[in-house]
Amino acid sequence: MSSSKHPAPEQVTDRLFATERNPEDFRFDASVARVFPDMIRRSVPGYTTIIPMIEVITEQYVQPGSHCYDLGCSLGASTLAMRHGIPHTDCTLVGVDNSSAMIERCEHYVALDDHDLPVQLRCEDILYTELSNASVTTLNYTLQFVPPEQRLPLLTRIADATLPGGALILSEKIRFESEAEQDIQTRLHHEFKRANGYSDLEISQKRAAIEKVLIPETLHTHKARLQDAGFDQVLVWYQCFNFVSILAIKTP
Ligand code: GEK
Repeated sequence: MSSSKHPAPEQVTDRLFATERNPEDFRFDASVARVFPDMIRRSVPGYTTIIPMIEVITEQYVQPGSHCYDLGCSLGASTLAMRHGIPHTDCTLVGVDNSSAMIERCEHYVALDDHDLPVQLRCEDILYTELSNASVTTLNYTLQFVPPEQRLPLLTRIADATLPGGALILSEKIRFESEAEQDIQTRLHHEFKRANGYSDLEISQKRAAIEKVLIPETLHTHKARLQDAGFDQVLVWYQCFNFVSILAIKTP
C-alpha cells in the first residue's frame, strides 16, 4: 500500500455554511471544489479509512489489460487510491465527474501524483459515460446523488461491463428501516461533525441544502438492487454510523 505517496491536498477550510444564507440546493460548483478535501474529511465518518482501503481492494480485483473506473471522482482521492493499487501497466484508469470545477482541480492532483499509470479524466455524466472491459469500478459516495429511478439502470450497465472476477466498490450514506436506529445514527453523525468543528448552524444549513439532492436508501435496498443488477456476491466491508461501503463481486 503506497497511499502515503499521494500529494497532500491543499486544506482550505470549509466555511460555506458558517453564516446565515438563503436556502438553495447544494451543487458541486467552484466554491465547493475549493474546500472539498476539508469538507468531505470532516463530514463523512470513515472517509479517511475508506480511501486507502480502495487501493487494497483494487489490488485484489484488478485484471491485466482491463479498464478501471472511478465514477464521481471529484478531486481524485479515490482515483489515485485505485491508481496505486493497479500493478499492470496495460490497464486504463478512467475518472468521471460531471462537475467541470472538480475535473479541472482533479487534473492538477493527478499531475502531482507520482504514479506512472495514465489517468483519463472525463467531464461527463456517469449515467451516459462509456463503460467496458471493467475489472474494478468505484462509486465512492456518488450513487446517492443519482435520482433513485436511474440507479438500477446504471448499476446494471456497470455489472454488464464488469469482467468475471471483477468488482464494484460502492460507498453510500444510508438510512435505516427502524426510526429509532435512524435517530441514533443521525445524532452520532452530527456529533462527529461537531467534533470536527462544524457549528449547529453549519450542520443544519448543510442538511437543508443537501436534503433534496442526496437521497439515502436502506442497506437492504442497496444489496437487493446490486444482486438484481447482476452482481453475484454482495457484502458490507465497512460501516461507520450511517455511512457504509459495499463490495459487489461478479464470480469468475
Ligand atoms: C472521493 N469519489 O473523494 N455524473 C457524474 N458525476 C456526478 C454525478 C453524475 N450524474 N452526480 C454526482 N456526481 C469522491 C467523492 S463526491 C461525494 C465523490 C460527496 C459527482 C459530483 O460532481 C461530485 O464530485 C461527486 O459525484 C460526489 O472519493 O460530495 O459526498
